[in-house]
Amino acid sequence: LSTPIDKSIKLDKKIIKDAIVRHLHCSLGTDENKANNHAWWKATCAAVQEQVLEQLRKTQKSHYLNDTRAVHYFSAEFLMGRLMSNNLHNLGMFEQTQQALTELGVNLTDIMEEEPDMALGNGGLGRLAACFIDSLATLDLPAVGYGLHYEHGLFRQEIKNGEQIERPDSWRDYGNPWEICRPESIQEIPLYGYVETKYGDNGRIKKEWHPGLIVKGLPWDIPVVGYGGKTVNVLRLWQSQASDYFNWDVFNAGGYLDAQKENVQAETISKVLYPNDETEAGKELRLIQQYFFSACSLKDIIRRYKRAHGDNWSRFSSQVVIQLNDTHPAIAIPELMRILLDRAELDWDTAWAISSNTFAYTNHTLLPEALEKWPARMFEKILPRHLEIIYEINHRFMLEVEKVWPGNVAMKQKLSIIEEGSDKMVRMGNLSVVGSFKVNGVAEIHSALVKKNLFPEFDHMWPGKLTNVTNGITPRRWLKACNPKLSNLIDDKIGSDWPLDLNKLQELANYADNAKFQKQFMQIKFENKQALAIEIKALTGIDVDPKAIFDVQIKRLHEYKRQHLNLLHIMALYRRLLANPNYDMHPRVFIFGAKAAPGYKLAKDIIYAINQVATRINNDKRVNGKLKVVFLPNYRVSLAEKIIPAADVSEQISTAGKEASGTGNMKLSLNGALTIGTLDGANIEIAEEVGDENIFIFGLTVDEIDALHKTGYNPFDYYDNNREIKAILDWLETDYFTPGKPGALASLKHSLLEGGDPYKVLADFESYSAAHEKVDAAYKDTTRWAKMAILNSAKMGKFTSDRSIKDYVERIWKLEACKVDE
Ligand code: 26R
Repeated sequence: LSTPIDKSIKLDKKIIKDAIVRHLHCSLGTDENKANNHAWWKATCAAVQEQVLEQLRKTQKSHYLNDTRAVHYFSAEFLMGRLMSNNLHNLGMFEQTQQALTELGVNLTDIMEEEPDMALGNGGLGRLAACFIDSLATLDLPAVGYGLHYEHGLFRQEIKNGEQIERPDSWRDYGNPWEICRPESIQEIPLYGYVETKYGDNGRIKKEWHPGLIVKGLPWDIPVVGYGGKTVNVLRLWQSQASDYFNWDVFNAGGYLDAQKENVQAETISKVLYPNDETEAGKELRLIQQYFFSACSLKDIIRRYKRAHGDNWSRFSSQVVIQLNDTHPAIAIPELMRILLDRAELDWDTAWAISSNTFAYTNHTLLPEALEKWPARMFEKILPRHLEIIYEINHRFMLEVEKVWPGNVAMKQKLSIIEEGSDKMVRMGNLSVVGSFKVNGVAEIHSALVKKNLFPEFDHMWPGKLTNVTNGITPRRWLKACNPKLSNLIDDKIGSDWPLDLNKLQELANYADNAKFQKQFMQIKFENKQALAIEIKALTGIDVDPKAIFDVQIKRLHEYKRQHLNLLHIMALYRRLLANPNYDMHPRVFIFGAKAAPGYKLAKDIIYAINQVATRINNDKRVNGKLKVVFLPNYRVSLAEKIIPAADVSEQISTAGKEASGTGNMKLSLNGALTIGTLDGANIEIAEEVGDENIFIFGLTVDEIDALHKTGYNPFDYYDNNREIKAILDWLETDYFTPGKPGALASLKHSLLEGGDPYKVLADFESYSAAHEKVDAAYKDTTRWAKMAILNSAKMGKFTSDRSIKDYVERIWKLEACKVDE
């Protein structure tokens, strides 16, 4: 064991070996001779899970005995990826387990490939939630993650003839060895029906919701192991089930027939994750999903609170803080109000004081199409009582607005939780700001824009409510586990406590000019590239040279992220090479990974275009091996873990002001990739940390984009005046990349010209191209590049999710750590 992180948990390999074999025999009913990799994987999980569950029990006991304040992270998405390697590292038993398996003739790396990703999220927001619960456990903070137990996570992507095909993701088909079913904690969730107004004996009006349908929520617990293996928290995910109980007093309320129909469909609530990233679709089932998991989670929290405090609600908001991961769980606000008003029979002001001191809200996007709005009609049908409560919240809020801006009707319209119009809408962002005690953005610039553009009046009304917590990533998964060679080198140089104290990486800067260290660092990068080259060959059949620059853009496909800017530049390089076979550039492999929302036509067209251009270039002898383009299918957490350690260049090229933070940018830089990026999201803070000389910044700033927009942006100015841009866009309309199918890529050109180029791709093209020339020059100077790469790793300390969580604790949650007793 090279890094004993906790002596009490140091397990010897004999014990591990015995446990694995015992599970092979007793849990799986097989033996060492018959077992395939899948069986070995399951047996190993079971052996690890024994350790996990022991610590889980101790953690829960400690939290209960200490009656700790806890944070409850409500998120519709948790993009956990695989758990085996992470759990082994966090328990400090990776090496022993590896050795135990070796002695059994089994390769740990191979059997880890058996584990399906837990892909219960779309992208950044879901992965952030996963990093955060890792840090919460690592920092011994009492915390529960609450979400949905989707039967199908994000779709699996196949590429057929260059096009994305979506296939269902069936991550649980052969069982999930990490989860524990808790039927003893089932909750019942009402839906539909009507509200009855009653008059209580004291003359007070009482409201009673008669639901048309009751759905059961069955919790599955995933243990979350902190680094060091002491605290093991829980991620609790709710599965929907039809309830045998039927509310028969609903007759002619209009909900009955719906109820019948919906009862059959109770099980569909947690069937599938919505694959839309940043485009709100207003689908009824999605609102039901949101209410379902929020209501289950609240009931769970209240049950636990009551066990300790009975019916006395006065300490609720000092024991419970609920973080809303975007507005997806914002329905929890009126749900808590409903419980406090209708069930606990508290008066409005008392209920509101409790509720509004319990919730805090994180905003993850400024894109208008991602801001959730629900038709009031839909609310009335599904959650009639909640709509009444929202109206009352809004009514009282409007009185506050009147005090600040007397007689200002336009201001009321702007700030109202209810958007008036032919179709009344409930604005979930406004509800979240009004109903929370803190609101945060996810990077400095994003939070500044939340204040300045999204919620300026709220900032005026409640100074200090809007704040920033810059995102982070867990260095356990995103360096220690995914890049073992670099991790070992770092251990040797600066010791092994950097996973808990990432600022320690700063010490690597002392070796940035050291020729021997540079060589070691770059040799590891090279070996990681060799490994990725093998993976690329296996997945796509494409040969790539690990001596080329590996230039990586991995993220959801979206116009604002501008994968098409990258593509236009690739086409420019190709064109330059065709015009001049001696065009001076270091060989480059452009690597993409991206899923498009199934209904996002242009995003799918961009994937198709990347693949068609790739095929043409990769098979063109004239480029002389200087240019390759690879689109890796089915980008997901486990694939990211293979790509990131092998990246030389990190593409972070969103239109300034559009990417709230980005977190892939942090992962890539931590692993020694150099960023080519705009001044957007966390790129700005990364640039501050690494220094301008160690990053390639290009493009218009937020203010310049704003100004350009105001003066009237005309993409034709660039098309008409830049011959390269014109040639490339025209090229897209020919059949050069789609033999026999001229015009198959024309939608791209049209979106950038007649479509108005909403994300200013053409405006940034020249500056992007110039930045790439600098990348090329820097790479040719191997010493300089090595130094820059080392400094990128060295300067990423700020971006550990431990720092993010400490910021949340200080600025928002006011939690105390609770060490787990032995
Ligand atoms: C409304 C619904 C369709 C929906 C909207 C938006 C569903 C999912 C999203 C995902 C958004 C909110 C998201 O993932 N945002 C990303 O959050 C990351 C973590 O904070 C940021 O790093 C990233 O910049 C941002 O795009």
